[in-house]
Amino acid sequence: MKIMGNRRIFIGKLSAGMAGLFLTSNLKGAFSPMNQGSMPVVISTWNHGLQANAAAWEVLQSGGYALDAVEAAAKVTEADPEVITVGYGGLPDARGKVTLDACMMDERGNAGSVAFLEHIKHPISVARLVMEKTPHVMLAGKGALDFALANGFRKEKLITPLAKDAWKKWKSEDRTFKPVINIENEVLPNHDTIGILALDAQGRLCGACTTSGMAFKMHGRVGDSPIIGAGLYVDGEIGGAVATGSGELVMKTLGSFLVVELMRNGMSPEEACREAVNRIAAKIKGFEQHQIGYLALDIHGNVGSFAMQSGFEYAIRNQQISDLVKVNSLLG
Ligand code: SD4
Repeated sequence: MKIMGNRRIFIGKLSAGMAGLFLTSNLKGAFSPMNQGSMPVVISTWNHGLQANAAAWEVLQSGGYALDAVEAAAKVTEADPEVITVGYGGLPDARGKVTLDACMMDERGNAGSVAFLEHIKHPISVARLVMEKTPHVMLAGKGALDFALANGFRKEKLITPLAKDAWKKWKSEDRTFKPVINIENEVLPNHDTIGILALDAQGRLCGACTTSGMAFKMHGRVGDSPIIGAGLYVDGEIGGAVATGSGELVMKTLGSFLVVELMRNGMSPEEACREAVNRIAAKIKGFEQHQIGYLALDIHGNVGSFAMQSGFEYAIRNQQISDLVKVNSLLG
């Protein structure tokens, strides 16, 4: 596996006897041969990806299916109230409602998605059911909720006291929608959407993406994360890509699809991510005010990433390592 251009900021070397444990070192910028050509592998956006990857790894290391791995990973982050940008505990919209977007895609090009979904803790699993049980790709709003409830999901309260307080503060002081680079909210700095790509031992590449979207967005707003081709795209013969950051810019350029198409045309994962960021810079006015991070994995296990701004990072897990990698960026 090649990780090109990006700096590993945390190195964890794993052996069979240390499964689940990370050993840290200060080998900044050093690349071990242990991350070359290893399969299976899972990669996830941001540092909450480390925990998510651990769940995916449980599936992958026992020879499991990449789709089960990415779903297991997404569920860890969705259930974590400390991650205020995904699932339970996610920051609400301008009306104080937690509305969730999620999607997944398998190695055969099957896709499922939910958008503007309320009250369901694991939108990723609803997205999977849309993919597996319906003739459709995407369900939204009340229809998505009805579908989830009809399939055994429970209605839950997703707003936490922390998220509610942040919303109240925003409402009393600010009331403008203002994406903040790398952190979606100045009141409660935290990380962002989780996008996950996994390649299993049989070479099946699958992806998932799940988010509560931009904090204090307009009620009804849907971002890039549930849009197949924007927040996530997988072509099982080429590779996959996920996006994080300001969804509107990703949607306008169909970013993840673009990354996969660029890989199809011969670019490495990192070159493709870089070109997709360049495309935004070339086409969208005001791009300097936004963070965009792309992360890609090809079917040979090569990983690459690129961002608009500094501060983006991704987590990688394979047989030998569990690392957080700092990503190069166009600006800053
Ligand atoms: C959105 N792309 O709803 C998501 C938010 C996100 O990092 O990724 N934040 O636009």
